[in-house]
Amino acid sequence: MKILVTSALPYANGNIHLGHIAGAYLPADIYVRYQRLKNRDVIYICGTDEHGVPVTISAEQQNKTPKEIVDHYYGSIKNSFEDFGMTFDNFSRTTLPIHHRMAQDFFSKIYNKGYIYPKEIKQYYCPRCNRFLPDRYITGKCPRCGVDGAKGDQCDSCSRWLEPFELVEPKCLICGEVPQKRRTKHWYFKLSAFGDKLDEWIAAKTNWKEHVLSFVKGWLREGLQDRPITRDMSWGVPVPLDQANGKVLYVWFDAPIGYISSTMEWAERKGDPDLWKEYWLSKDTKMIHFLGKDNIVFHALIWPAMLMAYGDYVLPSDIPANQFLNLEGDKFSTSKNYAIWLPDYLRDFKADSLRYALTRNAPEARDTDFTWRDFQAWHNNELADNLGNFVNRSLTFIKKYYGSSVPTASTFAENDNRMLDILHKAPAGIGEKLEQFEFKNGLREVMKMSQEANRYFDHGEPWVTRKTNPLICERTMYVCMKIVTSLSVLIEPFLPFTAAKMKKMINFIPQQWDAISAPDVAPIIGDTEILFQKIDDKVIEIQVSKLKKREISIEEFGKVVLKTGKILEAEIVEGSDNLIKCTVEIGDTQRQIVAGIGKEYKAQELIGKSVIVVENLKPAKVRGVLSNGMLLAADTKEGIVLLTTDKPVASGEIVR
Ligand code: B3M
Ligand code: ZN
Repeated sequence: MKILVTSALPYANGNIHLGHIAGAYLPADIYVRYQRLKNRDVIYICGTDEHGVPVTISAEQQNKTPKEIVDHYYGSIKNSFEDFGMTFDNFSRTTLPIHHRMAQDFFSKIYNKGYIYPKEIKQYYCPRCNRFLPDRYITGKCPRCGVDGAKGDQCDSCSRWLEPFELVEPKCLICGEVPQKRRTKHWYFKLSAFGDKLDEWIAAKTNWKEHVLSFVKGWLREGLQDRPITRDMSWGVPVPLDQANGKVLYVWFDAPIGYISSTMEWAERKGDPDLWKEYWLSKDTKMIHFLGKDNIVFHALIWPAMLMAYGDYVLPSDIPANQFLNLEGDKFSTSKNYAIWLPDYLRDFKADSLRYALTRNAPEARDTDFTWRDFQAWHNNELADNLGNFVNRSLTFIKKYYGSSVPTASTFAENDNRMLDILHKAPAGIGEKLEQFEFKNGLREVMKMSQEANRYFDHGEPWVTRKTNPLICERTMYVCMKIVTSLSVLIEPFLPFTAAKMKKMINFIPQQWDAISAPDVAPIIGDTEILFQKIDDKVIEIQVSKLKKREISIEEFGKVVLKTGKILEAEIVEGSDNLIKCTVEIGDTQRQIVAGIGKEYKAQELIGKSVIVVENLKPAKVRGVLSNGMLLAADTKEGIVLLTTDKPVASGEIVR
C-alpha cells in the first residue's frame, strides 16, 4: 500500500498563522512522521496556491505585481514551515510550468469528455477599472446579516456563501465604483452530473469524521449546481481554448490539481519522472487530504467529481478536516491583523512548544481556543515538569552515579514489569490513535507514559537504593533508560526537535516504531542538556499585549496622553533585579514611575535623560511600589531600549 498525504495549498498572499497550522499542517506532519517510523511507503505533498483573487487583490493593495507577492510569500511560507519542522517530500508552486501544463491537460480532457460547457451570463463589471469583478473584487452588504464589507463569494461575518448579485449596495473593491451588469461567457463544470456517483461514494465513507460527513451530506441534499470554472482575469492558468482568450481557470479548479503536479515535480527531482504515477494511478493508494473546515466542500465534493470526470486517478480515501482554532476568544483575522504569525512565533519561542500546544488543544472535533496562558502552562507544567523532568533526572542520575555507562539488569520485580508492560504496549496503542487521526489522544498517551515513568522513578527511589541495594538501583535505571529511549521515538511525530535532542543525549540506536516496545539501549550516554526551559510570565505578557494591538480610531488614540519628561532621580526597587523607580519631571509636575528596565540600564545613568511618558495611565502598584505613568521603550531582541527625543526638548511637551 502507498500513502499519499496532502495539506491544503496555502495562498501565497500572506504568512501562515496558528489557525492554519492547527487545521491543515501540523496534524498531517504528525501523521506522515509516524508513517515513516512505521516504514510505510508515504509521501507528503504540498506547495503554495499562487493564483486567484486573493493573490491579485493583495498585489493591488500593496502596489506590487502578483508575481512579486507570490515570490515573496512562497519563500517566507516555505522557510517558516521548515523552521517549524514540517517535512514535506515536495513543496511546489502552482505558478510553475509543470502545473500550468497539468491543469490545462486536466481541463482539456474533461472538456473533451463533455463535462465542461460554455454559458453566456451576466456579471458585474467596473466601468472605472474597465474590468469584470470576479469573486472578492466585489463587496457590499450581506443580504443575510446586513454587515458591510461582505465579499462576492462569502460573508466573513456570518459565513454565508454568496453569489455576487445577492450583495446589497455592491461596489468595486478597488475603486468603490458602483458596478454594472454586463454579458460575458464562462465555462461551467457539470457538477450536477456527479450527484449519484458522489452520493454512493460518500455513503461508503462511514469512518470519516462526523462533522465532515454531516457537512458533505447537507450539501448533497441541497443538490449540486454546475459551477463556473473560468474567470475574466489575466493572472492564472490560461484556459486552453481559443474561444476563451483572456480568461483563466478559476483558482479552485487549478489548485487541487497542484497535488498532482507537485507529485510530478517530486518524481522529477528524484530522477524518476514516472514515479508519481505509482501513487496517482494505483488503486492501492490511500490518499489523505488534511485541511481546515472551510475547504471541505472543495475537497469532498468538487475535487472528487473532477477526478471522477477525468477518470484515471485515485480518489481521496479520507479527509480528516479540522474545525477552527480561535485566538484568545476571537476569530483569527488576517485583515484586522489579529493573529499570531508563524515567523513571529518562531522568533520568540521553540517550534516544539507550539507543536505541543496545538496538538494538545487540536480542533479535531470542535472549535478550540488558543491562549497564551495555556501555552505557558502546558509548556511549564507538562513539557518541562513531566517529560523534561523525567528525561533529565534519569540521564543526570546515570551520568552522576554510573559515569554515563548505562547499567543493565536481567531480572525484574513486579513494579519494573508493570512499567515494562506499559512500554511494551505503547507503540501499538499510540499508533492506533494516530491511524485514526486522533492526534490529541495519541499525544496524551505519550505524556501519560512519561508521567507513569516519573512515578516509577519516585517509587523506585534510586537515590536510596543506590546505597542500600545497588542491584535494584541498576534495575531501576536500566528500565528508566529504556523508557527514555522509547519516548524519544514515540514523541518524534509530535516534537521532532525534542526527539532529536533526546536521541543525541542517549546515543540512540536506530530502531523503528514497533521495535521500541522493547527498545535497544545504548551502553553509554552522551552530554545532557535541559530539554525545556520554563517560560516566564513577563514573556507571555508581552505576547498578550501584542494581540491587543488591533485597529483603533483616531479618537481612541487621542485618549492616550503622551508627553515629554525628564528623569530627575532613579533607583532600583529593593528586592528586584530589573525594576527601577524613577522620579520624572513633566512640565511643572513630578511623579513616580516604575519601569522594568534594570537589566538594560543602571539607575545612575538614567538621571537627566529625556523620555516619553504616558501621562494618563491609571496608577498601579508594581511589586508594591506605586507607578503613576509609563515610560515608552522599544522591546527588542537585545532587550529594552528607552525612547527619547531627537533634539533636546523641554519636559511637559505634548507628543503625538
Ligand atoms: N488556497 C484555500 C486556503 O488557503 C486554498 C486551498 C487550496 S487546496 C487545493 O484556505
Ligand atoms: Zn473599480
